[in-house]
Parts: sequence; C-alpha cells; structure tokens
Amino acid sequence: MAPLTLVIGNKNYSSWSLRAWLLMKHVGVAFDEIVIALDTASTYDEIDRYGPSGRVPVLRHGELCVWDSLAICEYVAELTGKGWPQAREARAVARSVCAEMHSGFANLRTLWPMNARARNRRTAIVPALGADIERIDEIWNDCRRRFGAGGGPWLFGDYTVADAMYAPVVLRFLTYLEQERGNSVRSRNIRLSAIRSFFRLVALRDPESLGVVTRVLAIPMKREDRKLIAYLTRTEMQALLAAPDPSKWSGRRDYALLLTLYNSGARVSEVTALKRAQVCFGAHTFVQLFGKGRKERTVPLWPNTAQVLKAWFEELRDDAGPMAFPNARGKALSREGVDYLLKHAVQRAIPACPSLATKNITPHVMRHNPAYLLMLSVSSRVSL
Ligand SMILES: N[C@@H](CCC(=O)N[C@@H](CS)C(=O)NCC(=O)O)C(=O)O
Repeated sequence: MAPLTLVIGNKNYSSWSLRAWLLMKHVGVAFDEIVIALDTASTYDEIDRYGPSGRVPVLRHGELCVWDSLAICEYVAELTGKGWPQAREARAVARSVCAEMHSGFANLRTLWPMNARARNRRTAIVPALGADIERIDEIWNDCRRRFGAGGGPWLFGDYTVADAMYAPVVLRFLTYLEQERGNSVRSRNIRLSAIRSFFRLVALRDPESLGVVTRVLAIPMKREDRKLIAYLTRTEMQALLAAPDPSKWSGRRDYALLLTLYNSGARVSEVTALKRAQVCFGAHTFVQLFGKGRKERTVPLWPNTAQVLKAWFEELRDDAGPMAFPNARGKALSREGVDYLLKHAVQRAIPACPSLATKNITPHVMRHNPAYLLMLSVSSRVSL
C-alpha cells in the first residue's frame, strides 16, 4: 500500500485535524504526519501544496488527495475496515451524529474555540451555546443507551468515527465547563482519566507521538476539596436517643432503630430492609448487613443494643411480619419514613441539646460519629 500522509494543523487548536488524527491512531493505520502552522502569512500557501480547500486536515495516499475530516475518516474506514459499527442501524445513527457534528454546533465551536491545554476559561452560557450543550448530552446518552450496552466504553461500544468526531468536545468541556455548569472537580477528573487512558494507548501504538502524549498525561488531576464530614458528638447522640417516646409503640421502634443505626453504622437502606432474622443473639450479638453491590458484612452489637433489640423483637408479634423495624402496617419502613422519624427525634431533642439545631442531621450523619468510627476498626476484624 502506498504510504499515507496526514497534513494537519496544531492538534491543540485544530479540532478538525485532531479528529482525523485520532481516528487514524485508533484504528492503528501507519501514516506520516505533516504539521502546518496555522494563522501565519504562509499558511495558505503551505496547505495549498497538499490540498485544494485551503484547510486542514488533508490526507494524501499516493496520488490521491482526500480533504475534509469526515471524508478522511470515511476513507480510512474503507481502507482498514474499522471505524463504523457493524450493525446497519447503529452505523446509520453513527453517520448521522458525525454529520451533525460536522455541519452543526456552530455556536459551541465559535464560543468555545478548542485549546486542549487551556483550563478555567469562563464564558457566559448564552442560550444558543446552552442548546448545543444540551443536544450533545442528548446524543451521547442516546448512543450509549441504544448501542453502548454490553460493548466497550465508547459511544457505540467499540471505537468509531463518532468518538473521534466528538473528542474535541470533551476537551472543550475540560477547558470551559467547570465554572459554568457547576461540574464538580470530581466529574472533571473522571473525564480526564478517560482521556489519559486513551493517550496511554496512543503511546503504545505510536511511539512517535510521545511528545503529545506526554503533554496530555501531564495535565494534572485537580485536587478535590474534602468536605468536612458532619458528625454528632456523644452528648448530641445521647439527646437524640432519648427523644423517642418510650410509652408509644412507634417511640420504642424509633429508639431501637436509631440505636441500631448508631451502633452498626448501617446505611438507611440496610436498616429499612433489615429482618429480625439478620440479628444473631448470643454471648456476642451480631447483625448481618447486606450493603451496596451485594456486599455482606457482619457487625457486632453492643450489649445494650442487643438488649433493646431483644425486647423490641419480643414485643413485635410473629404476625407482624419479618421486618425488624416495620411501619404500622407491618411493612418495611421507607427511606422517607426514616428521614421523618429522625427529624421528629431531632426536634424533640433540641430543647435538651440546642447544638442539634445547628446541624443538618440525616440518617447518613448517624454513621459519622466517633463511636462508630472507632468501632469500624474493630468490626473489620470480626467481619465474616
Ligand atoms: N470542514 C473542514 C473544516 C476544516 C477547517 O476548518 N480547518 C481549519 C483548522 S481546524 C483550517 O484549516 N484553518 C486554516 C485557515 O483557515 O487558514 C473539515 O472537516 O476538515
């Protein structure tokens, strides 16, 4: 095969050049690269030596000249058999989203010129720009939902021309979005790690691009400001536990539930789903919790918690169903139910402990108390 030569502008600024280059790198075809400096007095003449449109990218294949990014991607896909989805329907949608990028999104491209290395650019999100961003979000979600499942991490599962066409948009999001859309440092870092993995692959496939790769890999992850974890002091926790009315059925249940939350550090979903059979009474009493991702753990209960739970379970008659903390109809409490009973307990506890009024106490905060954190270090040793 005659050698391929790709004529491009600086990949930091020339998004159309980057698109063609990315696809060629990704499908693994060998090619030479000629970089032309843009915006100089001689740019036009330089480009004119390779292609007829006065623009880059241009692909030369022997005598053949292919200009325009999308035509180059099509040609490379024909040469290599890679770049479009196998299924006809997916291929048609992939071509549609590529054509849409190629002919549209003028506002986004004008208002957010690509500068892959730049960070913290602040621009107002005028409605036309906002509309382009929404449309891109819609396209990405739609492609992933309809064609991404079960395959790789790209828009259509495996890498396609569509990923190359939309890659500069990802870089623009890194440059511009942080302030305007309130994207967290965390989401930005997640996007950056995806880009880094890709460039690591580029380094393997094309050692000659090591310069570019090194620069991309050098983009630092941004430090996240750690939020201060809200927690309850021992006095606050005691006031909270003293709040439920022991003369009422619901008060005794709330007390047992809050004490279990406090002692075990269970998530609210774990405690609402808890069945009496998951508590194993004995010389040492344990509760078995089934957390996120079907992870199971066993947490020891303090003697006082064990006693309270024993008395509460005895009070619940067998016909009350299997739940440890049922609602009045014997069914599992909802998350809102737990939020409500906790808010109610906080209100009742405030007169005795005014500092509670200054905190936003959610079931999650019950997990962050010194006793629980201490217990974590112990329970990790006894977890099964
Ligand atoms: N539709 C063309 C657009 C190419 C284009 O606008 N290229 C810009 C660089 S990103 C260019 O060559 N500019 C040179 C100039 O205007 O002097 C494509 O998809 O390839």
